[in-house]
Amino acid sequence: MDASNFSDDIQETSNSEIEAFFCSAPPLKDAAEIKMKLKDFVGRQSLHSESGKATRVVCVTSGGTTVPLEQRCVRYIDNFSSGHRGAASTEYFLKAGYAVIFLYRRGTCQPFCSSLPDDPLLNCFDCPDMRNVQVQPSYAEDVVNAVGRHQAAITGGTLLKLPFTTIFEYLQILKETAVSMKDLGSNAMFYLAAAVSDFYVPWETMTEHKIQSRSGPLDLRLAQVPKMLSVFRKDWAPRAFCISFKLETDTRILLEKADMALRRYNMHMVVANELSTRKEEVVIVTASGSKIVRRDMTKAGGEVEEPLIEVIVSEHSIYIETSTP
Ligand code: PAZ
Repeated sequence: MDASNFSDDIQETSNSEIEAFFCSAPPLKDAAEIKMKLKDFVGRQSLHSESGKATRVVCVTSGGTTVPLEQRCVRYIDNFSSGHRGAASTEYFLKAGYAVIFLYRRGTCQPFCSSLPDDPLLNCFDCPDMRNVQVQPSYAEDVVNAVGRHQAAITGGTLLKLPFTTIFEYLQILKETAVSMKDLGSNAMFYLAAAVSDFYVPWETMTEHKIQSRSGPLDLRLAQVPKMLSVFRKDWAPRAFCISFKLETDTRILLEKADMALRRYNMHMVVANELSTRKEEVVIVTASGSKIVRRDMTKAGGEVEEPLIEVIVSEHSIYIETSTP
């Protein structure tokens, strides 16, 4: 399964295929709440434009989508992504003054939590008696830092977190998000780092109950998830600055595929990365050429997302300046 139906394997998708996908998808359980949260969050950014400048808003997608095999899902196909790229990038965008809509896979890495142990998180805490919980001294600084920054971003209205699990949820929430950000024009950005399923079982052909093993080997036929990037650029987010990601394990085809995605889907940038070196370096592919971005090895804890977001923010500024209002 390739990570991104939002990217590369070039095929035209008709609007009717896309409509059919959304019509047959199980409706979001909390659609009304998500819409309201988006409306409030985006509305708040437009109001809070200090110094006359509109706030920039970026939607960061993060983590992999699942493809359920049963409607009452016991088994599913997953897409690789720890969510580290999305979580770290969110922190750098916030630092750069952006408001961030963090569209993330449940259970994957979260902003501000990289220095906390995830296995088990309870190692951070002590419980001297049943009424008191204390943070282990060795984690105190990290916990205070994480909780403080997270709380400040949420209560300050600069971070909105929306979780997804399945491909159905992801695409529906992304569409809602794009539509809600439309009026932000060129101040809106999409940073599509999520690893999105290319193949799926259409809901109406999916068995309701757990697949039984007694009938022997399982034959699965997966339909192709409609390629949505064209319609995303044309209809959902026509004025936003759009960045997609391309992951490959074969470096020989990586740049060619990133370049193809850039041109075919009219992206402003495609960030190309190879699985084993993705934390060390990425290549930014744009219409005017490509640029390697590496993490700063001389800096303790240096992450490739830091210089990456720096380049992106500066390109976004140029885009805003040169866009017609
Ligand atoms: O989530 P992570 O930090 O483990 O990995 C990030 C990534 C490789 C999923 C991301 O950089 C990426 O390339 N996402 C898109 C994958 C694709 O559509 O090809």
